[in-house]
Amino acid sequence: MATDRIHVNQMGYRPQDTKHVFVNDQPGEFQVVDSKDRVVFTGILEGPTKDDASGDTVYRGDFSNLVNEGEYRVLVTGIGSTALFPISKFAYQDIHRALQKFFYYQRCGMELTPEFAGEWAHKACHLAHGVVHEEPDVHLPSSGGWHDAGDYGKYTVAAAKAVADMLLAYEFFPDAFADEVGIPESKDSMPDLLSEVKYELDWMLKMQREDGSVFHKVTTRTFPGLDVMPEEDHGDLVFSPVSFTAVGTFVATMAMAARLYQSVDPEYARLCLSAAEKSWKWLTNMTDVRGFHNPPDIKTGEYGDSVTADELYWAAAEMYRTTGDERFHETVKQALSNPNFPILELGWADVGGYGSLAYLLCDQSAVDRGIYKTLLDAWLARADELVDRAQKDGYEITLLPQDYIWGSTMLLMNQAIHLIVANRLSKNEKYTRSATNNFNYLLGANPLGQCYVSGFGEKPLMNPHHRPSVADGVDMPVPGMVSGGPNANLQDSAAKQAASGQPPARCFVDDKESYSTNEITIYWNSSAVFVSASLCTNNG
Ligand code: G3I
Ligand code: 9MR
Ligand code: ZN
Repeated sequence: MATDRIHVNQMGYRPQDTKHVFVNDQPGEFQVVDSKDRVVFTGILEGPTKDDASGDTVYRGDFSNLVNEGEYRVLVTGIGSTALFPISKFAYQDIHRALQKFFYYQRCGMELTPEFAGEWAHKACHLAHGVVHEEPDVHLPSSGGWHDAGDYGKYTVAAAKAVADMLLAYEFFPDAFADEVGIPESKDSMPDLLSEVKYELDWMLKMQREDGSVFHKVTTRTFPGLDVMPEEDHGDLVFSPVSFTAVGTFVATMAMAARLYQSVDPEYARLCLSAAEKSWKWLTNMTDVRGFHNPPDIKTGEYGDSVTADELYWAAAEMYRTTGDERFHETVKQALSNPNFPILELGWADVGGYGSLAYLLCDQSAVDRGIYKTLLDAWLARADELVDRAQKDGYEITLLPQDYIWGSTMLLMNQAIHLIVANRLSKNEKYTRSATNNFNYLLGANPLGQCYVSGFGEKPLMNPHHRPSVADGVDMPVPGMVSGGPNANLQDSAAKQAASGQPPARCFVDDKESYSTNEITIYWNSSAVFVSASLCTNNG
């Protein structure tokens, strides 16, 4: 009997992992049975914990001692069982690969051939030049890069977060990226992760103007219909005005790229660094540091941001880490002397955490001991606070009830990244265990028993707000896409209709119309890639 009250990670567990089953509103005994229905483990459900985010009364069963590889189900007498899931060293390899392959499916400006895209193949899209919003006579190349999300816009600050997560994942866990992903570049000598990110960087370079400024985005003026394939989206492409946040995050990611591509393509690394230098000049000469606002005739995503000091901080910290030049160190010191921005966030708007991380990863001989210690203490204090929160949460995750906002799965994964980094900075397995719990939640160990990734799990995401998946006539959505997840603010009518009055963690609907709970984006996937990489490495 299937049930919606017994929840596990639907992708299973690695033998050494903590393994918890969460049962809503049912104490007593639980059993784990193998694929031949033989009972291999019996335990007692502990608790309950009242889960504020979902309203659930959660009982927890611990079967961590079951370490033999195999296929299992968890059974609770009277209410039913889960589907089969594996315990395997390789439990997360496939989903890790799919989370990366997603970026190939988002590629703009090239044909996706059946050889690599299977049934999700489609013709090349958005090849036209874009018009510069303020200069209607100026048309510039705009093609390439990844579509941002369920729409076909391409936005610089969103790209920067996605690129940063992916490059950090590669830096932390290179061995997790040894396998081919199945992209056109798979047979060349560059690791697939770096080839995929280069596709985006090449486009970002097109967003840079002669004077070093960077366009905020290139999009049509309005969103096309939900049933429009990318190659049928023929609205004019418009470069929205440059923004301080676009330039700052551009500098930061180009400086990162200069480091990461150094060993595989030194010429490209140099190109990225000189692009970063050029935009850095613009940044430091800029007096208008306000965030971006859509021009009145542009209705696509705004990615606005009223706090811009963190973008300067991130840019300076990456430039310092890459070049060792004191000029950048000075800017970092200044930014931190009395910071009026959050220094630990890893978002597309709040990017201070990337700046702090860049500094913490600087050559030890290059850092100011005082600053280093302040940042390290802050990083670890936040990590301890996250672990504390998870201990109180019914599903053992780090989100607070107020964290269920648009893109809550990104917060869930960002907090996991924070913990994984904390373990790197100060070895303590409680951090990585807590990060893994967040990953378990993403893949089914949650109140809705929803796997928030398409193509995977017993209850996969089926109807994401993703134009190609809606328009292509294929039954299954593009695989490996991470949904935004529960959003208590219910910011679209499908979500309002489906989930009004529900507690935060239940404010989700797997409906193609629900862009505020069920869209997908490059920077939600990228944060999940960092986490999946940490679980597919021999080097945690
Ligand atoms: O952070 C605040 C929080 O302090 C506040 O308490 C809470 C209550 O409303 O809201 C939080 O802000 C939310 C913000 O996201 C957090 O990042 C806003 O409500 C919410 O409207 C905002 O949503 C953004 C959305 O665009 C609408 O602007 C998403 O973050 C952002 O990911 C999304 O991005 C869109 C692009 O514009 C277009 N392409 C698709 C993409 C994904 O949906
Ligand atoms: O599809 C759009 C999605 O990518 C955005 O995140 C979202 C919010 O900006 O808007 C979606 O487009 C909707 C538009 O805002 C209102 N009309 C319906 C559109 C969805 O089909
Ligand atoms: Zn396109």
